[in-house]
Amino acid sequence: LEKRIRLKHLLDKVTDPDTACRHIQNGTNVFISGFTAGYPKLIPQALVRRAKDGDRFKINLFAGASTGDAVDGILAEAGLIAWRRPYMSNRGMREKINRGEIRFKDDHLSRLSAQVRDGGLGKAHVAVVEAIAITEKGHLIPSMSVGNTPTYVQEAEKIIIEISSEPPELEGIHDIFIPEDPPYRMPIPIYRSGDRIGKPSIEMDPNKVVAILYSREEDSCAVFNEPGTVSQRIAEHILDFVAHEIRHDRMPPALPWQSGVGDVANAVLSGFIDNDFFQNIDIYSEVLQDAVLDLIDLGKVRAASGSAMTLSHKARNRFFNEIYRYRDKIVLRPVEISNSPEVVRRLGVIAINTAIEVDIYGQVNSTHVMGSQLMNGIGGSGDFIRNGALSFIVTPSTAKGGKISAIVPMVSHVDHSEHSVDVVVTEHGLVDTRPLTPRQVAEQVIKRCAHPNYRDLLWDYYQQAIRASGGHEPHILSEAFSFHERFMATGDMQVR
Ligand code: 0RQ
Repeated sequence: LEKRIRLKHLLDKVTDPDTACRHIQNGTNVFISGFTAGYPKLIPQALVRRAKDGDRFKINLFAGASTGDAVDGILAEAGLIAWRRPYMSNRGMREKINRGEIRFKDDHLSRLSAQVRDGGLGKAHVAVVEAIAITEKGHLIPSMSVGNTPTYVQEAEKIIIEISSEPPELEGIHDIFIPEDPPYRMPIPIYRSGDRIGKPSIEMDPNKVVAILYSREEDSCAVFNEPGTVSQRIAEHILDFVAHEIRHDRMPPALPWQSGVGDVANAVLSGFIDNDFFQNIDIYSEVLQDAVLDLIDLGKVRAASGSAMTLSHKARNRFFNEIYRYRDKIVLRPVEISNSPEVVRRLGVIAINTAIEVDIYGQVNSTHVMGSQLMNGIGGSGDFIRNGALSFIVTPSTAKGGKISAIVPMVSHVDHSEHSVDVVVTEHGLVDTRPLTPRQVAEQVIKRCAHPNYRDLLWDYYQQAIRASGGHEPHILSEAFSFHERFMATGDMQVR
């Protein structure tokens, strides 16, 4: 522990989780590190213990994005959360949000830090952050994510630190830069994915540290399935399309790639492995998953930038054992930089994000099942889709064993509009909407992207809408949600 706390007088702050968590009381705004990885684990457990011992309190919880079951899962189950922002992906928490027992607001991830700095989210009472070390100057070296931690540490009245046992060699992988706030702010000076513009540590006022804990707890690891045929097809469509555009001089060859979270995202990047056309790949993304390590091993990556690394157990062991091989290629940044609309637009990122459903004109629902039930949240998808040079929205053509079509007449909730989405992709095919009118988009999306079982139903709807309403984007308002209504009535969108 002494090696990890290099500002010696802070050793006096080392304590146990039950004592430390007394700084958190009913109504405390708690700002934690964590962005799929790198979240504190001891304080949540201590809070749950306190609640089990009869203490009644609720906190407002802010992170970078999702955390693990060790935070969102156990705190939600214990009924300790009043507010949660900006993103989560935990099943138990989701149920409570949908029942109205936890208040949740779905934010673009790139915007939260600035909102905290301008006071829009209330006072930052306590920051609870995981770090691998505290430097001689009292600055923090984060662990596997950066997220909003630099701003949380800057704004917090009190700071609790969980020193993780993850390898000290992670030091140097982070690039910490807090951008200026309006008015008159200067550009964020990133011109290439791998540019480093800040410091390797998070500036911290050591006087605000109220407790330090030593943690041997690990992040829960991602479980990636081997890419299935659906994900592989989607990946093939995307890579073929981009290669085609480059060969025909419609795109420069070296634009950086962003790929969302989950199996499809992992499959797209894995698609580069056996693809000889793409070499020296730049990645400017939000979460770096297993496939990035595979590509670095193959010498195919020039630079990979993100706000966090979410690895499977196997990949994490590989990474921790040989960080020196990866460190020069990987940069972990605050999410307001990894997802910055300014930087994403400047670099010309090729953005790939997953939808719950897409409608025939290209509006996208990423967040709410059947219009009402929150799934996870918009995450960084809006940051990238709206600002990318080329934005793909991908989805398997059906869900729930074919009983739901992911291509619908009208989306039941809108996160991204047709104006931000360039290319719609399912395992059946791809439609580049950019040169098409809305009616052409509808025809192509039905023919190329919809599952064959749903093509006739969609085509009937579209033809009736042309006859009944006409217009630039024909719709029959009383029928636009007929697919969703059928599913809710019968459990199958096909059953009339
Ligand atoms: O349900 O969990 O009950 O089996 O949605 O779907 O196919 O496993 O795919 O894990 O990639 O998630 C859009 C939710 C896809 C995700 C979404 C059901 C399906 C399953 C999960 P089960 P899959 P994925 C930055 C990037 C928005 C945020 C974003 C997401 C479950 O990608 O949250 O892009 N994206 N973040 O059965 C009803 C449909 C459905 C459906 C899928 N049409 N109707 N249910 N499902 N389509 C992330 C960060 O910020 C960290």
